[in-house]
Amino acid sequence: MKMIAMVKEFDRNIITIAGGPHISGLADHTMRIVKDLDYGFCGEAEAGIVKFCRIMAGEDGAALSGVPGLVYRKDGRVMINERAIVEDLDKLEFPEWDLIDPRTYPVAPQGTFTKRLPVAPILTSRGCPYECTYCGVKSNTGRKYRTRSPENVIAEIELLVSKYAVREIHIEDDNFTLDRNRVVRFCNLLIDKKIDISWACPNGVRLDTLDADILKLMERAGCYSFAIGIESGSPKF
Ligand code: B12
Ligand code: SF4
Repeated sequence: MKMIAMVKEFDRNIITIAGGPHISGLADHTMRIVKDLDYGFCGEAEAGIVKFCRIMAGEDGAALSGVPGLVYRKDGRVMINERAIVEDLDKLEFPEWDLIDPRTYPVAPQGTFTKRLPVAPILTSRGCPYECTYCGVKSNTGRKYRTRSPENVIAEIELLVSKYAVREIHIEDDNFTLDRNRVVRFCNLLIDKKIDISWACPNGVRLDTLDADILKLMERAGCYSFAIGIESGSPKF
């Protein structure tokens, strides 16, 4: 809120946009309390942000109501457009790692355990079909589970290792181990290609997707740590 106010104080004509989990969960509230915020995006922004920028730049005459996920004000009301998710994650380009060079980050992004530095965070899937009541996944990436192919993920890891000297990967997926075959293929590719990284899943994996075989394979492929959610102390619930 302070940053947005500062930007507007500097120049009222600068357009301010917020995105990410907060506004995705509380769009109406955010627009009401942050008066200087012009626009917001709910959920994944890839589908909408380019269209939005083209409209703002005058290159596209379409109406704002057609921009997926856009939050805006109209006649004193907060309008929230329907979201669009990225169905085929392999079609996304790799992030502009030059702009967020992992070598310039002194600690792990998730700030817990690190075996080796530099660390790069990576998402190999989005969404989760489960309905844990406390979890924000439904307001963020949603219930539809979508995956990148293991080959696509490995190509990004190879880039991170060769160009940015990355030595550890933190998988930040909502539910990395949901598709067992994909995890097996991912691990086997890391082993076969002899990629020298340690990796961890600090955002957590579901306990009921794990067994001794998959854990041993993950360890052989370089995994040394993951978080798990202990949903209940009672086996009945
Ligand atoms: C890594 C992580 C953290 C790290 C962040 C480290 C860092 N330096 O960035 C740490 C451990 C610090 C953290 C802390 C917390 N986290 Co957290 N975290 C995550 C995690 C695992 C990955 C986030 C990420 O980087 N995703 C990758 C990016 C690319 O995806 P994205 O953020 O969704 O971005 C997309 C859109 O949101 C949008 N977008 C994002 N930003 C912007 C900006 C603009 C301008 C636009 C247009 C669009 C846009 O476009 C992107 C591409 O589609 C997510 C779960 C997940 N798998 O996403 C939880 C998650 C975001 N965290 C969550 C929570 C609750 C928290 C905490 C509040 C926990 C707590 N009680 O303390 C704190 C809040 C910290 C804070 N100050 O904000 C919830 C949020 C739920 C909600 N809607 O409220 C999530 C979704 C987990 C969950 N399933 O419940 N977190
Ligand atoms: S399994 Fe994990 S990501 Fe999925 S709803 Fe439950 S807590 Fe959220």
